[in-house]
Amino acid sequence: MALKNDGTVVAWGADGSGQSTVPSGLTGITAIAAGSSHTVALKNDGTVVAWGETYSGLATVPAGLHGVKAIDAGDTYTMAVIKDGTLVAWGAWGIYPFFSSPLPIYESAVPGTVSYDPAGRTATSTPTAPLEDGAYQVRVNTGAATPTGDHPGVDTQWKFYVGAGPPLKPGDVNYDTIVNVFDALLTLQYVVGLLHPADEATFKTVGDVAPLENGKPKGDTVVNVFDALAILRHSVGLDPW
Ligand SMILES: [Ca+2]
Ligand SMILES: [Ca+2]
Repeated sequence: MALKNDGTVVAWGADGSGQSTVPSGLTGITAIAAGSSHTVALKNDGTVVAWGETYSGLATVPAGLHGVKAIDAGDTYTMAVIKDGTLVAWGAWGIYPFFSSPLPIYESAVPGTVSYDPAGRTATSTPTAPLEDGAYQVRVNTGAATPTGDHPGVDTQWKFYVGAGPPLKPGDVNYDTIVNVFDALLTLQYVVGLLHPADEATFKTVGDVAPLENGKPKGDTVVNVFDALAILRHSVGLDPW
């Protein structure tokens, strides 16, 4: 599988579960990950698309998942790291079953708790420390600790990587690293209520460019028609920033 510069995905090879059949029209992808029978992609609006094996829920993205900054996939799991540091995992828990909730994380780079929704086959890890960019490992265990500290139950181990993601650029509200007339148009659509970004906080972070100070975006925590106008002026070369 490969991620192209234009945000599209190409895949080849084994396709027994449809894991190499990229959904048609898939664009705006910023990251990809592959298990053995499913594939997952992160979109530039912070939502996740998955395809391939659905029997055990590997390619079934939890409803409403948004604000995602990193993804990973393995043989039996798919996971997403939310911008607030929460880790959501789903997949073939029948192989590595969870029996109760919440479960303690007993070995982790990130202290926290895990809760499990059996109906959705979804586990959510809530860290109690901030996730910095880097690689992390979480091990959860269904057995009680013995006095010697052993955990005789079944381990589930997640490894994931939190990356910086594509750089945010003032005015680039569709996160394609270019500020052009489309960004101005999208901002205007947002101002008049026609656009409802899945990750509104990030949208406002990049969309709030006006007023300018000394010719540079300063912002006033409000995204309104002045921001759309400032982005338009910048995109046609009137305000170079
Ligand atoms: Ca843009
Ligand atoms: Ca503003």
